[in-house]
Amino acid sequence: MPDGGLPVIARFEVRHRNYLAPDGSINRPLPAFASDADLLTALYRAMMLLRNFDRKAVALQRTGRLGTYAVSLGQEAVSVGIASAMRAEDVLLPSYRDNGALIWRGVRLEEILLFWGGDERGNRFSGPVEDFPFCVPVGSQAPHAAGVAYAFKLRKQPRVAVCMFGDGATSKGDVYEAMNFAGVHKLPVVFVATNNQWAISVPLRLQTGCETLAQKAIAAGFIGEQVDGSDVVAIRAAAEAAIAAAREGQGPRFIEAVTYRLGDHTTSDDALRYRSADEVQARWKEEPIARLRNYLVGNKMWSKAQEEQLAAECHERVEAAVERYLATEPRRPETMFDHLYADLPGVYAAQRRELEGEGDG
Ligand SMILES: Cc1ncc(C[n+]2csc(CCOP(=O)(O)OP(=O)(O)O)c2C)c(N)n1
Ligand SMILES: [Mg+2]
Repeated sequence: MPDGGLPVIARFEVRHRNYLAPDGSINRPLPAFASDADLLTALYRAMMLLRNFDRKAVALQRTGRLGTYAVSLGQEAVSVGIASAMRAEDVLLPSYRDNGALIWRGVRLEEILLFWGGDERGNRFSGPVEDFPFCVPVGSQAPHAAGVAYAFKLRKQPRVAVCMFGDGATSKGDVYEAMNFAGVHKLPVVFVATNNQWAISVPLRLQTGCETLAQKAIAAGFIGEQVDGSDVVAIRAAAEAAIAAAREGQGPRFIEAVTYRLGDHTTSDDALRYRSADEVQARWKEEPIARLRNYLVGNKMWSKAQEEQLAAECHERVEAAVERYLATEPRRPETMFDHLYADLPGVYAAQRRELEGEGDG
């Protein structure tokens, strides 16, 4: 190398966090919270509920009773583990696939169904009132998160903004700009990239030339950590550390949760058109729910009877939510103009009146 004699002025490193192997054995000493069996089983229950809910949501879509829906199959540990480390007063800025985080924070299942059924009701969910709604425009929640965190800093509030997006979003200018701003101002924000290897049909290798997504934080001046996204213990531990650091005033953190999208992108997608069934099959051995169950059962924290009871509980909760969703009176078409503007521009006001007139006829 011609310039080999030049001094090295900076070196950077990216760490990888994992505790549980796919068979439930332990790769390194577990973090302190893992001795709390109630917490571990709560994480397990939340992931199971999410998987059951997803299955039902797809069935509703396939029978014409729900719009497009994005399942979390294979990546349940990320949204559940991240949300479990947040305080109620923190603010979540989720992407469209982060149902697990919303449910953990108190959003009702029927509210999620209503949203994907096209009935947003102003996104007035039952979670913390300042949490943001699902974000569908890829990456656009990142500048919002920087803004939220900037407000926390100005108000001297010990709160943290937690912003979730996918691997695809990490190529968006919005995300770079938000991370840069957050790094400059040392804002209390944690960016979480769920690297599920795919952005619809675009594989990770066409998304970035980087070895890791976590290293993108380095250019913005803060720590990026790569985490095994199928290990909910690792996700929870990484989130705890990052959120605590942000709350203490140490500035932003970035978590890359490496996982795999076992399902289609959404119900509008057929992933077999761009990836092989063999590839998907091979990744099933890493999935997060069996992994935690293996650990819990192996350590006598979970029994067959509990598993059966949980399955029945999930079924009951999901079915009850579906009933409430289907029994909800549809909103009148003109309400689509509500909640977007404080003062509706004239052109929309006219359209609204037209729809109101049709309703009367
Ligand atoms: C700004 C914008 N561009 C394009 C789209 C269409 N779109 C929806 S999801 C998606 C891929 C996102 O992939 P990723 O960020 O990895 O999230 P994942 O779906 O894998 O959770 C795209 C391109 C969009 N919703 N918003
Ligand atoms: Mg993705």
